[in-house]
Amino acid sequence: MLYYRDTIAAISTPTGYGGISIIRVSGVDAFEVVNKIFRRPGGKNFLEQGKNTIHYGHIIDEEGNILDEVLVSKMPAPHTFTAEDVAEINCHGGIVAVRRVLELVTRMGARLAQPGEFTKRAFLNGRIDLSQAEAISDVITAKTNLAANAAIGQLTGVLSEKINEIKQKILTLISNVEVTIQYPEYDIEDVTNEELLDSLREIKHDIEKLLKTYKQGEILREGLKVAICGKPNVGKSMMLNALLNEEKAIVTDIAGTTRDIVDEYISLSGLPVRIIDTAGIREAGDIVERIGIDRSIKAANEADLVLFLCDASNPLDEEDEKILEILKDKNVIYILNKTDLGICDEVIKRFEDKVNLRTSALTKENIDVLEEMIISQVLSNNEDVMSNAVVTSVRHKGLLDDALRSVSQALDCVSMGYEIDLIQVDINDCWASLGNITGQAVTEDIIDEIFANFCLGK
Ligand SMILES: Nc1nc2c(ncn2[C@@H]2O[C@H](COP(=O)(O)OP(=O)(O)OP(=O)(O)O)[C@@H](O)[C@H]2O)c(=O)[nH]1
Ligand SMILES: [Mg+2]
Repeated sequence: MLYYRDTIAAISTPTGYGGISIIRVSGVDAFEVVNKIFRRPGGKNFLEQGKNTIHYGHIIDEEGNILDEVLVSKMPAPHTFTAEDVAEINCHGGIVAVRRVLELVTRMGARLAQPGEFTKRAFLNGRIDLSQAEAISDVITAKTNLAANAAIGQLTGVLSEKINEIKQKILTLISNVEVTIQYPEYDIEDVTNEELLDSLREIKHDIEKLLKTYKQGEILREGLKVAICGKPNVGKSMMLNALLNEEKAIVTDIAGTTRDIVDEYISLSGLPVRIIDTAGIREAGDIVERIGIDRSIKAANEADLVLFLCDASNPLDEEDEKILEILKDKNVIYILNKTDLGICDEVIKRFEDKVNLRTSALTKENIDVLEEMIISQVLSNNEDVMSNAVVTSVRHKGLLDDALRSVSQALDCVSMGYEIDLIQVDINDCWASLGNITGQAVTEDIIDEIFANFCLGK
C-alpha cells in the first residue's frame, strides 16, 4: 500500500558543473511523465520496457526541441529507493540544461520534491524505518571514515535491531503485567515482584549500554578534541606545529607567547583530530594573559584528551604541580618534552605510573608515537562501529534518556512495593520512547522536522 498518490521530481546530484546530473522522478505516474518527454531511436515506447533497464534517447519539449541527450533508467515498484516507481534521467551535467529538463518534467505532471522527500517516502512506504532514514543523511554528511561506517551500520539496521530487541523485552513484560491485572480470576501464575525487578533491570541495563555509545558517536562525527596544556615555555605551541607539520602557532622563548586558544584540525588515520594549543597556565600575567589562561582551563575541561606538557630537562616546579592538580580527573597523556636537552630522573619518577611519553618538539622525536597514542584513544572502542549499534543522533540520545527515566521510575515503584498497575504507565512510556527512535510511534511533525534537514533530491 503506497502512502502517496502524486509523483515528485528533483535533481539528485549536486548543483554545479559535472559529468552528469540525475533527475529522479518517483511516484505512480513516474513512467508516464517520462514517457511524454523521452524519445528513443526507432520510436520504442518507454512504458513497454522491462524492469531495471537503462535506455538511451533524447528529451524533447512540447515544441519538439531537443533539450538534452540522456540515459533513462526504469525501476518499477516496490524494489526501489522510495518503494514506488522510479525513473532517473541522467542528463549531461550543467545547470541550465538540467533545470530545463526538470521544469519540463514538472509541466508533465510531476511536482518538485521537498528536501528529504524521497527518503521520507521510503520510510512512509515501509521500506526502511526512521533510524535507517536518518542514517542516510548521516552517510551523506559523514566527515570521517569511521563516521561513515557507523552511519552505514545504522542504515543496514544495526541500531533498529538493538532497539527492537529491547522493545520485545518490554512487550513481554507489558503482557505479563496485563495478564496479572486483567485476569486475576484465572489460574495464570502472576508475575512476582522478583521477576518484574529482574526484567526491568535488564531493560535498564540495555538502554544504559546504548547510551554509553553516544559519546563515542560524537567523537566519530565531530572528531577527537585534544587540548595541549602546561605552564608557559614548555613547548606547547612547538608541539602543535610538530603535529600539524607546519608553523602555525607562534613559538618564542618568551613565557606567555600564546595568549589565546589556537585551534586546528589534523587527520590521523582518517579521523579528524582537533588540536587546541592553549596559553601557558600560571599565576602571573596581565589581564589579556589571565583571560587566555581561563580559556586554557576551559579547553582542558571540554577536551576528550589532554596532552600535559612539561620541560623534562628541569625538575617540575609548583606551577607544573598546580596544573597537574587541575587535570587530575581528566584523560591525560603526560608528555616529557625537551628531552633533547636531557632528562631529569625526578621527572621520570613523577610520571612512571602514568601514561607518559618522552618527546622533543624541536627534533620531532617520538611525535609519530604520540600520533599513534592519540589514535588508539579513539580506535580502542570504535573498531567495530559497522556491526555494533552506536548512537550518533541527538534525537536518539534524547529518546533513550526518556526511556531510561521511565524504566528507572518503574523500577523504583516496584522496589517500593507499589501496586503493579502503577508501573504500567512508566513501562508504556518507555516503550513509546524507543518506538519513536525507529518511528513506529512518531507524529507527523516529528517526521516533517527530521526530513526537512535533508538535502534536496534525497
Ligand atoms: N630544546 C628544545 N626546545 C624547545 C622544545 N620545544 C620548545 N622549545 C623551545 O621552548 C621555547 C618555548 O616554546 P613554545 O612552543 O613557544 O612554548 P609554549 O609552551 O607554547 O609557551 P607559551 O605560549 O608561552 O605558554 C621556544 O624557544 C622553543 O624553541 C624542545 O623539545 N626542545
Ligand atoms: Mg605557546
